[in-house]
Amino acid sequence: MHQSSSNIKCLIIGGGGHAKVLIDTISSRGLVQIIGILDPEKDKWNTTILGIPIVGDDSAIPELVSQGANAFIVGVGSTGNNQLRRRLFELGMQYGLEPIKAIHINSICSEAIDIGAGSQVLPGSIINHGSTIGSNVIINTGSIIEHDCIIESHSHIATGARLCGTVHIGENTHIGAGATIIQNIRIGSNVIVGAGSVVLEDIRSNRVVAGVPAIPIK
Ligand code: JB2
Repeated sequence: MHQSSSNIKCLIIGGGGHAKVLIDTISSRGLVQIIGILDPEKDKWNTTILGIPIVGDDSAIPELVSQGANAFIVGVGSTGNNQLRRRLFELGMQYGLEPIKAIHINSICSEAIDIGAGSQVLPGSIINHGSTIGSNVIINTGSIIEHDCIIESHSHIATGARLCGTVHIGENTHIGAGATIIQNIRIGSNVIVGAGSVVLEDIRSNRVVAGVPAIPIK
């Protein structure tokens, strides 16, 4: 792990598998000091992830703020449940913490993109020219966001998924691992696209779809 003397003193909210990748991602740039991880599972307290202590549950935030914490990022990947990720993002904001962006040094990001507060671009992922990423979005390991895509806040593009260009994804939507969304598709908010699906048509909000080609299953 890269240690940092940065003035950005960051809390990670959630201490499971996703947090490990996130810590690697933040550490790859060495610009942020991670001072603690929060998790409700008591048996994790006083253990560490890559040397960073799990210091308690979310009720510890005010005390940590008084000790100098000034930033946060949501460490929960929470596959398919973006409501939890959204709630934790709003919690950090309520305490006046700054949401940091985590962009792995081994991701490939065009200079002509926008990435919102608290969003995460994990190793091996690609975001091409003209794409816009909202707040608290996960662009997970090895996923591809082609040119001119829009991904609204709190959505999660899971490991190895592909958006083939000019794709629009609404809020709180989960694109499952390895799914492919062809060009010019619009997917609404609160949608789940199953892992490995191939989406050939627009999908309205509040749907669960899966398959090749993807069809509604709920
Ligand atoms: O309200 C909460 C809360 N609820 C659950 N506050 C905080 N601070 N933490 C919370 N958690 C914690 O998130 C759980 O106690 C648990 O330790 C952690 C979730 O860990 P888990 O390893 O189960 O999942 P994950 O969300 O880190 O990773 C999932 O999503 C990733 C994208 C897994 O499916 C991974 O395999 C996947 N790559």
